[in-house]
Amino acid sequence: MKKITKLLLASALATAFTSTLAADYQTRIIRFGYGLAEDTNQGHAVKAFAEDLAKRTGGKMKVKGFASASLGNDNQMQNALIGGAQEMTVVSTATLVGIEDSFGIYDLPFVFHNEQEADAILDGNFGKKLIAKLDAKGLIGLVYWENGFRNLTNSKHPIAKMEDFQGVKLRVMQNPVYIDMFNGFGANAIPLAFSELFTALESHTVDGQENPVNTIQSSKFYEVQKYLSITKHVYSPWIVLVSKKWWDGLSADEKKALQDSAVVSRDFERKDSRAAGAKALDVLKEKGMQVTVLSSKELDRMQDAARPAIAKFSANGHVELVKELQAELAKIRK
Ligand code: TK8
Repeated sequence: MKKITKLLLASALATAFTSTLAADYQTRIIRFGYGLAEDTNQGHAVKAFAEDLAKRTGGKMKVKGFASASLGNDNQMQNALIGGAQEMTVVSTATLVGIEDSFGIYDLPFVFHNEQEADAILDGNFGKKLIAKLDAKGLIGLVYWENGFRNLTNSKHPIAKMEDFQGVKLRVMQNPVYIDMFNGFGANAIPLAFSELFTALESHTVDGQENPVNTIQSSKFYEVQKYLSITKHVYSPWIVLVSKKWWDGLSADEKKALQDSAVVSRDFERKDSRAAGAKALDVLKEKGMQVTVLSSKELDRMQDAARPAIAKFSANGHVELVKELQAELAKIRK
């Protein structure tokens, strides 16, 4: 090897070495709570995040996962983060609207046509601008994961058209757009935390619910729900959140490690969720669910019936935000 190359190599190695050494990581235990069980797309991604962060920080930053809402439901965990009693969580953006109501934009029905559109909006300027609004509320948003396109299940009868919603008590997330939308379809929308959902379905406190097929499978809703309707009415994101109180005490290196691992976990999670989602429908059929695919005519009728819910969201100070999202989507679709 030429002397100069050797020298260059040595100095490059030295820089790499000192920069790892100099990186400012303290020993940190991160309590990361989430709503679904450990063996779900959500649990897998928390684990992927934990592994990547440990690797990145030489084992200094340790994630302790708390599955099945054992630290509280989505809303309770958001408040625990704001208060500084918990470091991290992942929740449905729909459950954030009590803290930052602009997040209701993602709940408007039939906005995204496919996952790629959702990725582009969420990871692009639009999604980042919304995340930035959380700082003032005591939360740091890192990335969006995929919850997925939501479909409908119930224990009463097959839902193939709007009229079939009549008399169905349907659990929805604690979010006004969902409540308005499903009441608009003719159902009796009942807001309830996810952590109470299985029991509510089992005891027939509610007849049905709506969630992505992944969750319908991993939360074993097929045990208490006979009918599945493929509606894909909303693309539902999850958002990975950090307590700002805790975040403000971290070094720049620690913040960067969290951000970088979050991106790794996002890419892992979307792949994993999509692979599981592709198989879930067959699994649910095997488990005995009767599947109805809604016709495009019925989906158009649902879209019409949802217009008042969209109009109400816009009128509540979000006219510009709705326009902005439509403009962004138009660019992507060109
Ligand atoms: C899990 C929830 C869940 C959501 C819901 O905590 O509540 O229906 O879809 O994923 O965030």
